[in-house]
Amino acid sequence: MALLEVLHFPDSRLRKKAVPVENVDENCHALAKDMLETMYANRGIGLAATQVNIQKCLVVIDLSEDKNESMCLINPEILSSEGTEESQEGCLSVPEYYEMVTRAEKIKYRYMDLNGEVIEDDADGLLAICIQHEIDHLDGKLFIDYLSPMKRQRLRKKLDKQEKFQVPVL
Ligand code: GNR
Ligand code: NI
Repeated sequence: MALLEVLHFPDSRLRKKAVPVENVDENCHALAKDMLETMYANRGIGLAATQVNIQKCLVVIDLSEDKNESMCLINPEILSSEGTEESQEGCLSVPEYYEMVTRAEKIKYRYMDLNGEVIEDDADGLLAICIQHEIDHLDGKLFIDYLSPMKRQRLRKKLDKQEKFQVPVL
């Protein structure tokens, strides 16, 4: 049992690219377990290993109300996508900021589960959005990368107000 530290923007480690998992071993199982625990503790619906400073292609998701339908996606990839849909997103690595993002509406995706079984499936709605959001993390991308310059400016101002992001002027 371990809660992991979630990196916050603008930490440059969020920009690192994850490396595919070669063996679904005990390490993988332990990491997935800690990531799920961390995700639940932070009230997230998804978490990518990149967010806890581990550069491996591993994602956990649980969209259920009762938090008892966890999925672990190892080496997830999007095979095809269809349509577009705009929805409000948030991210545990960008706390207390929510903005509209346009993504594919439907996706076909492939991943390996914790048994090492390759699974292909379709997703739409929140699951499709979440999978796209998490795969972006593995590529070093954040949802705020999609913001218009105006919205980005607004986020910058909000962060500037937070003491921890202020650069001391000498
Ligand atoms: O908890 C989360 N909620 C969420 C809402 C809309 C779109 C994506 C997400 S994922 C986010 C958790 C997170 O940061 N995962 O990387
Ligand atoms: Ni996120």
